[in-house]
Amino acid sequence: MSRRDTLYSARDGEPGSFRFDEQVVDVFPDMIDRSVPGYSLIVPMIGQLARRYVQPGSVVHDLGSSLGAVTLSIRRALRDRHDLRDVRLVATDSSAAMVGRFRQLLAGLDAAEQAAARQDAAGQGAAGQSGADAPAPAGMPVDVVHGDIRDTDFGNASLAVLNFTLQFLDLDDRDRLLTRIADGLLPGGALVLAEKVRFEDAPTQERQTEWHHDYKRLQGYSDLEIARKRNALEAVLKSETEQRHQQRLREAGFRRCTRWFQCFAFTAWLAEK
Ligand code: GEK
Repeated sequence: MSRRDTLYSARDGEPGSFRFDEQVVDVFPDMIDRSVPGYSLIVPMIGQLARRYVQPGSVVHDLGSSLGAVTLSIRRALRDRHDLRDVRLVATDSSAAMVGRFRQLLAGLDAAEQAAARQDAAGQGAAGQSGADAPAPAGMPVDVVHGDIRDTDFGNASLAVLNFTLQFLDLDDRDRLLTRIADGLLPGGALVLAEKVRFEDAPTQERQTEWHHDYKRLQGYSDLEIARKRNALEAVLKSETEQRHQQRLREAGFRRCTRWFQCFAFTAWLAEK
């Protein structure tokens, strides 16, 4: 469990000051869960979608992976898919603090898993079944990359995921990135995109914002914390309309785009090549 997020009870929330630094990393799972309605559903659903789109011998990209929730969800969902040989998961994030913490988490998980597998194998050996020294089965290999997703090579990819990451890129870079993803994906491959959207007409935008703030209040954030975080994210998180996202996905070369989740402004699509 991560620490409870009380960052903006102490930070002043200067406009545009939000960074994915050590202090954010310390509270990140709690922060994203109490700020993004539906996050705890979206992450396992991406694992479910991965079962349909990941291809043997291909690469899966978690772009802006933070602490690897999506990577781990996909790895868990594919655990029994012995047909998917030689799949590599690549988790990329530009925050050194995020990458460092995810590498630690992953090493701990892998060590625990291998210890459990060794115990199983020893138990089976004692029961006179297969050898006690059978190699411990590892989950799919994960490369955790400290880098900018604008530099990622998407060759041989069957699935790419941008789970609330595109919104942090400059508008100019978004078209180029999605085109490069569409070009790199194998035939039959897909992109999962999740974003906070904005609404074209002002009254809708206002109501949706109020509903989101109600969600945050119910999660225990004070009005001051909500206002400060909102200021801190100003011009850092640049949301666009659903229409703009759909248009960009089409122009990038995806043949079909389906919205599969929405709660208030938090929206997820699957774009198929
Ligand atoms: C999750 N997907 O838990 N290159 C690489 N990483 C970047 C870049 C970039 N250009 N820009 C931002 N990031 C995660 C949640 S959080 C969303 C994603 C949120 C990274 C940034 O460092 C951060 O870790 C992540 O994108 C966005 O499912 O906090 O609202």
